[in-house]
Amino acid sequence: MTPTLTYFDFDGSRGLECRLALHVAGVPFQDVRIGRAEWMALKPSVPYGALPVLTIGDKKLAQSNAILSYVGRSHGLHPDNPWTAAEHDALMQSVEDLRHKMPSTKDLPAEQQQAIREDFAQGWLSQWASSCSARIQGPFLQGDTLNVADLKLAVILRAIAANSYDHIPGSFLHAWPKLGALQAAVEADPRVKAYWATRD
Ligand SMILES: N[C@@H](CCC(=O)N[C@@H](CS)C(=O)NCC(=O)O)C(=O)O
Repeated sequence: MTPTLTYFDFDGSRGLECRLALHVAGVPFQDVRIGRAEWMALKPSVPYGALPVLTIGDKKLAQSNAILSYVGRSHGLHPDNPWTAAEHDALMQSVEDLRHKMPSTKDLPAEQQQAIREDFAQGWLSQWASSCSARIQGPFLQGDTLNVADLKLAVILRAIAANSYDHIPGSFLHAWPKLGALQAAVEADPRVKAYWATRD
């Protein structure tokens, strides 16, 4: 039974994490990418009313971290040791924290947008980066072994490095070299490279 991963039609965020995890795990899957109108029709039928959703037969699993843990546990991409696995879960949750804490600057005057984002970068984001960095053995979280938590972390690091957040420069994370090294190691993984080759 071929699983389906449903998400919006862009190569980023929670959808990308799950697509990468399935690809790295070697699981053939249907990559269903939907638009806003389709989403509004689908939303009421989806657990927790949000994407991504992994569908296997008549079962639907929501929440990116649950999908990542499920794929990781099923395919050797999440630690066997329960404590280490929980530490990886914690890191994945901290990426969700970052997504929720990132201040929205919509509809604010330009100077205010800049001040809010710079303040966030110097405060909360710097603490987050230090905390993540301290948990990386190098190049991956668990030394030489790539796990789903590395994929999740690399996706948000890639977004920051690509200047996706106004007023937070892509170079901001250079102060934490282990973060850049993890992102580079994920992107250099032959399975990750193969994923992008199929997307190009
Ligand atoms: N905690 C959830 C958050 C899911 C979420 O907020 N997904 C966004 C896209 S990244 C979404 O579905 N937005 C549309 C909506 O909520 O209607 C997860 O990790 O999957």
